[in-house]
Parts: sequence; C-alpha cells; structure tokens
Amino acid sequence: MSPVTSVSLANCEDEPIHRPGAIQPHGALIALDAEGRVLSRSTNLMAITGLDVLPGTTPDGELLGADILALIGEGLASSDHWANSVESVLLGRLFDVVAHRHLQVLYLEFEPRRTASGSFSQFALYAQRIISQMQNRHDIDALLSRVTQEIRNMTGYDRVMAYRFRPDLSGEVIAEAHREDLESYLGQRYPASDIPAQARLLYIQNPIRLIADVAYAPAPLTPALDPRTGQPFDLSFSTLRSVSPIHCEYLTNMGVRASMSVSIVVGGKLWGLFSCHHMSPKTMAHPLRMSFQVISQVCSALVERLEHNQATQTLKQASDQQQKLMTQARDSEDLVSALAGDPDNIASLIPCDGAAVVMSGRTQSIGGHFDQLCRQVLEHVEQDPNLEVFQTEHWQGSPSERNTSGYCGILAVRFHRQESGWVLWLRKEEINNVRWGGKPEKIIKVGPSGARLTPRGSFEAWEEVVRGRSASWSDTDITIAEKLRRDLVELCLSRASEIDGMRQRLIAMLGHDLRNPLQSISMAAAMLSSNETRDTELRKHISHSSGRMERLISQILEMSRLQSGLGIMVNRVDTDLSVLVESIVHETAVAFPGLTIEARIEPNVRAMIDPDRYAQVITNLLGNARYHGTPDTPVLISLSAEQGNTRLSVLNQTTPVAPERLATLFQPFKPHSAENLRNKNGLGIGLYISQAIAVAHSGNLSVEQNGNVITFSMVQPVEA
Ligand code: BLA
Repeated sequence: MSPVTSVSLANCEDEPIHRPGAIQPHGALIALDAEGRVLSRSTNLMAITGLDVLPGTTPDGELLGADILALIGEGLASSDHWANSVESVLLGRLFDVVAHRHLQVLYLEFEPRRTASGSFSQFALYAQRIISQMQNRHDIDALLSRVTQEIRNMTGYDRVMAYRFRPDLSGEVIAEAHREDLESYLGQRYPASDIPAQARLLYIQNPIRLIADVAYAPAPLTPALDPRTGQPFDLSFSTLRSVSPIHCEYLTNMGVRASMSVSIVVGGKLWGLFSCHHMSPKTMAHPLRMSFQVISQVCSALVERLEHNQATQTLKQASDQQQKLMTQARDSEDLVSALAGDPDNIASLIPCDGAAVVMSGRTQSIGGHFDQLCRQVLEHVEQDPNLEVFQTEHWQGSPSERNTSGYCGILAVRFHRQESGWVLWLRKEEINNVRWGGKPEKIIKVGPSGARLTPRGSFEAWEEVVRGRSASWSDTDITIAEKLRRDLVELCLSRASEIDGMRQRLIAMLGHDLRNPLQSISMAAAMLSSNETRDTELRKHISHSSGRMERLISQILEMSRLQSGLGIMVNRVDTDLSVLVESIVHETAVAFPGLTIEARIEPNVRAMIDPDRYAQVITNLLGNARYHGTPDTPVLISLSAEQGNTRLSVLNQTTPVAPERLATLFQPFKPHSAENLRNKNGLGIGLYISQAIAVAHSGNLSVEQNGNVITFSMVQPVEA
C-alpha cells in the first residue's frame, strides 16, 4: 500500500504506519545519505527552522552551526541504531535536534523548544524521586497506580493510564490518574484491534510516541521516496512520525487532543503502555520524554521482577497445597473424594469458578454440578488416547450437544488412562467476571468512520470477541496442573502395584480358605442321603459352611470396590443407635452362648448413619473380640454420646499385640492373620472394611492397647 492509499477500519491492520510519508508539523525533518547529502525533507522545514535544503546537496554548515555539524559528523561515522541529540540555536530560536540512523539514512528532527532549559534539572529530580518510590512497591497494581500519579504530576497530562495487554492481546486499564472532571477508564477493556499488530510490533522497537495535536495537517516529505531505493522512508524511530489517521479519529472521538505513550516491555514482549491524554494540544520536550522513558524502563524491570516473584509465590503456594492434597489422597481409599472433598481440594490450586474429579464414570464436582459438562469434555478428550493435558478458553460442546453451562474455560489433565481419571478446572465466560464499571456511554463525537472508533464502540467490539470465552489459562496454571497430573499418575501406579501384590496374596488365601468350607459341604452332602438320623446336624453344618463362604465372597467384593477407588456407599438415616447396638448384642449372645458380653449402652443415642453398615462394623468388632480375645474373659461393649459425636467401644482381654503389628491391624492381608488358628472365618480384611465404613460416615475407627486389654473405638459425628 502506498502512503497515500486511504486507511479504513477494514484495512488498518495493513497500514504501514512506520512509513507514512509525512511527519507531524510541530517539528521538521531532514533525511541525509551516508555522505551527508540531503535525500528528503519535510515541506515545513523552512517554516519551522528558517532553513532550506535541496535534495542532492549538503546542508549549509554555517547556518547549521558547530553543534549540529558535530552531531551529523558523529551520525555519519556511526552505523545503524545510532541516536543522539543536541540543544541548538538556529536563526535565533532554540531547538532540540534529535538525530538517529536507520537503514542507512541519517534523520535529523528539529523540535522548537518551548520550555526554558533550566527547568529540566527539576524533571531529572522528579524522575529520580519516582524511581526511588517505585522500589518500595510490592505489587504491580500498587506500583503502576503510584507511577501513573507521579507521571501525571511530572508531565501535566490530563489523564495518565497504565494499559496492560492480556494474553489474548486485549487491553485493560489497570491504573489511572486523571483530571477530576474527566470520567474514569479504570478497569475498562479494549479489543486487540484497537492497537493493531503492526503498531504493537513497532512499540517494542521504539518505546515512545507522541501526538502533539490530533487535528494536525501532516507535513509530507519531499521527495516522498528514497531516490536510491524508490521506497518510502522508514520512520519507525522518528519522534515526529505522522500517526495513523484512524487512531487520530479515535482520540478525537474521545475528546482527546494530544497523546503520548511509552511502552512497558517485559521479557522482550509488549506488556503494556503508559498512555497519556491531554484535552488540548500538548508536546513534551525531548529531555522530558527521555526521563519518562527511563521511568518506564525501570518500571518494566520492576514489573518483570514482581511478576517473577508473583509466579514463584503462586507456584510455591500451589505446591504446598498440592502436597497436602497428595497426603490426603495417599491416606484415602477414595481418591475422588480425597481430591474433590471439603475443605481442601483441587479448586484451590488454580484460579477457577469450579472444578471436578472424574474417575470410572463417577464425577465429584466442586462449586456446582458438572456431571454433564465433564461427560461432554471427556467424550472429546478421550478420543485422543495420548492427550494428557487439554485446555481451551471457548469450550462449545459437541455438534450434537452445545455447551450451555456458562463455563467455557476448561483445563483438564488425565491421570488414569484405564479408569478415565481426569481432573478438570472450569472458568465462566469472562464477560461475566469482568469488573466493568458500566459500558462507556459518553461519546464525545462520532467521526467519519462511525461509532466503532469510540470507547463504547471498542467495548462492543471487545464484547463480541470475548463472547463465549473465559480468561486464558496462564503458563503458571498449566505448570501447576501438569505437576498434579504427574503426582497422581505416580500415586495411581504405586497403588496399582500395591493392589497387584494384594491380589496375588488374596488369590492364594482364597484358594486356601475356601477349600475348607467347600470340603465340609461336599462331605456333609455326601452323608445326607446315607444317614437320615444325622440330617439336622448336617444341615446345620452345611448352612454354617456356606454362610462362611458367603461372608468371604462379600468381603472380597467389598474389598475390590474399595481398591478400585469407589469408596463405600452409605445411606444415612436418623437411627436410634442404642436400640441397634442392643439388638446386635442380643443376637450375638444368643448365637454364642459361651461368650460373656457386658454392655454399657446409654439410652437414646441417635445419629445420622447407615444402620446396615454400622451393624456390619459392630458385628466385625464383636467377632474379632470372640476370635482373638482370651477365652472365658468377658467382652465389654459401650455406647455413649459426647459433644456432637457418638462413641462405640469394644474392649476385651487378649495376648498383647506387638506395637508394630498394632499399626497394621487396619491394613488388608496382614501376613499374620492366617496365623491365628482361631480366626478360620476371615481374610483379615474385616477391620480394613470397617475403617472404610467409619470414614464414609466422616468418623474414624481406632485401636488402643493397655497391657493385655485392647479397645477398638468408632467415633463419628451425630449429624451427617
Ligand atoms: C494506536 N491505539 C493506539 C495506541 C493506543 C490505542 C493507546 C497507541 C498510540 C498512542 O500513544 O496514542 C488505543 N488509546 C487506546 C485505547 C484507549 C486509549 C483503547 O486511550 C482507551 C482508553 N484503533 C482502533 C481501531 C483501529 C485502530 C478500530 O481503535 C484500526 C482498525 C488503529 N490504533 C490504531 C493504529 C495505531 C493505534 C493504526 C497506531 C498509531 C501509530 O502509532 O501510528
């Protein structure tokens, strides 16, 4: 596109803003070749400086004066990227002569100085004060708020904003200082297109730009093209560069007459801008712009440091929290609840509006009910068996099922392939979460390009872009998610090998334990038909043996449920525990007349429990006391209520258990279970299941030993 092609809303991404073929008329420009001959100059050169120079000639050294000649000499002797300036009097007027070399052209820009030199030392002091104040700020918002205020004091602009780019390149005003009668733009969002890509790129190379008066008539360069190349001059580093008419229209519509912005570049990327507005024409002298630029550079370095600190701190906090979660997960049979239960869960690891853990088709949600959404997402992500991390800001659902949940940000990690184990974090559409102080209503004016070039037009454009999108997942978010994933994969692997070992032992034991009752049954069955007198006796025998097999098998089933991480299902109802315990004690006493049971049961102890499950624990504890207790000593069972809890204890005398064995009593498949001759009935997993039941009731089952007396206690809250 040649510089004269008109720019419109439709083609502004293509506008070659770095070679507009003209400058702003508050200064004048001369372009020289490597021999110091004039290549081109702005048409206003004469009007601004009183000098005239002819293309192809060398400017008159006497008119320019020694300082400018020296500057030119230095520039010609240097290579590209050189820049320097002098303060010089030309025909009785004071100028800042700002020079730089770019692509084999030496540019001289003449800016009439309006401020007396003396006052500049004051600005240096100002800058120094601002910089020293910046060091004390520990968060980015506070830092930028202070700096915008100070820049306004220093420069006198009507409005100074810190404008920050978000990952999608939209912008947000995150700090502001403004003249009291102007409306605030703080918190407002603008689409990426308000500062097109080529402008952002340019602002990394050249951090400063100034518009002295948006209503200016550009001063063209003549000739317009570099005679050596036939190309327009590249004014990327010029301070007088004529700016995009689209942008001038935008500012005009906002009621802004002059502007200046300085880039905040962090890690080589355009992080943000200090953007200044003035409601009447305004320029800033070169030395002042340099102070501003230094302030911005120091500020950029501080932002970089603070961001780094912030990321380190976020990662550290997440890592601590994750460690807690992993301990919780390791200690629990129910991985899903350990990760998604209360109060510590995965939602606190990453900023989100909801989260969920899915495994073996079971979903546990945090902050909402996400079963359907998770199912949709899993249907999609599981199509790729190698996908481990999935992220999107605009989850739309599938062609057959649109996502209507309002949550469109999904970050998901897979931790268990076979069982479809996923952790998901969810974010709502960002537009609902933005702290937006109301749409900007005030349109000062609408120019030729229509209402789009107004803050409200911008807001609407931004709204359109972000519809159906959440805030993006940051690198830190992804790092945290990946770390959790790795830890969970490891946990599941070690659990799998543990389970595998257990299974081996289980099979060995089952083979051994089921053989006995089976043999008894077949022997008894064989005798049934041959000896009728003994039938009753034999029937009893058969029913006892098959009852034992049934118990073994149901324990195995229960166990396999627990081991696959599904947990114990409890169905809580308001129950009179006193009556329940009493009846089990009675049944046991009838079934085992040789056993002495002393019961101390407080009346009317009630709690929200699953009575079948609770009975299972009591039966198991009484059974253990019977098998392992010293024969002919009583078993003591007590039930009481205390501070919102109920306590059930079973106490009996026994041969003392070694302390290291005491701790393993709740583990399944204790190697010594098989050693106890009187425990022919179990696999040694009864306590393991009982404890899981207690935990499923938000309680716990513990053991205590005092000499030759052993006590098992189940404590659990009265309320569900
Ligand atoms: C440049 N647009 C800019 C700049 C800002 C904005 C800060 C940097 C130049 C400067 O210092 O003034 C945008 N300024 C804003 C916004 C606010 C503000 C959002 O004060 C809100 C408070 N601009 C548009 C559209 C196009 C466009 C729709 O809004 C094109 C379709 C173009 N903006 C555009 C161009 C530039 C620009 C081309 C570069 C100007 C230049 O350096 O030549």
